Amino acid sequence: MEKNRVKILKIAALAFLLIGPAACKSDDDDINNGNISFDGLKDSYTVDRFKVLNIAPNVTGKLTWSINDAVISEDAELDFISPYSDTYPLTLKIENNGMVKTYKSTIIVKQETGTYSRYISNVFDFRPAVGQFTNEVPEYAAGNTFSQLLQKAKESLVGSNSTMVTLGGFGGYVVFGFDHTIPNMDGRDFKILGNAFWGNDANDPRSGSCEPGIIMVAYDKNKNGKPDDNEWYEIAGSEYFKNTTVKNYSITYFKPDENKPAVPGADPWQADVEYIKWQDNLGNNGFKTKNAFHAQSYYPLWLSETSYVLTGTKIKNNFYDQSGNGSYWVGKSYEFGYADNAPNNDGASDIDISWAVDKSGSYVKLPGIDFVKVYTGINQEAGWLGEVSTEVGGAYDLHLH
Ligand SMILES: [Ca+2]
Ligand SMILES: [Ca+2]
Ligand SMILES: [Ca+2]
Repeated sequence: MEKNRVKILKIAALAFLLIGPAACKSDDDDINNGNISFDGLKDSYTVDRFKVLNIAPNVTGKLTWSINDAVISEDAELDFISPYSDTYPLTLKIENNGMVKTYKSTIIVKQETGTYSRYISNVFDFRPAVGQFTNEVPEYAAGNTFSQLLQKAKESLVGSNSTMVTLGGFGGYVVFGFDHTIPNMDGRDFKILGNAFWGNDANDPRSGSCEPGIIMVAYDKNKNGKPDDNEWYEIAGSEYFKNTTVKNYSITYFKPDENKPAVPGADPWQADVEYIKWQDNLGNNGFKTKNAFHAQSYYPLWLSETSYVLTGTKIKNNFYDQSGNGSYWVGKSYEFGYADNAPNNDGASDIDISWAVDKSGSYVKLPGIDFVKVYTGINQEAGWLGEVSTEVGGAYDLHLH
């Protein structure tokens, strides 16, 4: 029984293939004559498990890739990944103007040398927005540089004993990666940890402290271990296609003069309602409030710029004042596809790589992903709770145990 189940999983693992660029028409005569100019596949290809093998025949015609009798791709290039060390008999059929040729090979998937971590292995970038925990989580010390803050973010997020970083308000982001490719298998593939929880007194189901962050993913196409491939895909969560969602939203935050006299608001928690000036690309502007609970600067102090811009997809405000008197604010969880939007033990914090879309909103077939970017997706201040700010507390591959 167990063996059959493993077999089925293996077959499922083969179905995750990337569309490569169309094969070049290098020789028009070949097309006219129905010739197939292809030297053939290698006898065998070897790759570690949890790594992508790319086979690019660069030949004209209709290609069909099969393992045993199962068609796994009809793309010009094959991107093959498996979480299992095993040997896979590969067949490539090429059809061109009525001519058909078939080529055989073998893909050998090996156990890796060393041990993969299922958790975050590196943090590449960290730029929080303005927020009441900015400069605190992680902590900025006088004179710290960006690289020192990045190191602190690494210490927080890498490995199994991860703690939290806060991303502040809209657009604040962190970029992290794994030491292997998380394969895109059937169903959800990885989990992002946050600090969301259901409110004990919330009337709405699945609501409480939910601060949704937009998730983007990338695949290490050039296999150099860095997110420099310039192809980031957004995970199209439940709000992505709704008309309440604003794509390419940009916000500028202006560095405050910390010595300027505070302008207290009507409520005692409103320490300075004209604290940090902001404007967006839709013509809106205003101030982010400093509250009475957090006295440190809310502007990232390691930035030398006197203003900075953050851009991304903005989803509809999800917090509302349930009490009607400002005492009890509740954030409604969105259905799927966001970070810090549901408790860590809830399935809504699990992400399916198949939800990834390109810049025009079309779904893409990724064999797997190596890098993840998370940014706060909401531009809202929820009364005394402060800005809605996504927290990231780690992440892990659901297929590697
Ligand atoms: Ca998947
Ligand atoms: Ca790369
Ligand atoms: Ca949170």
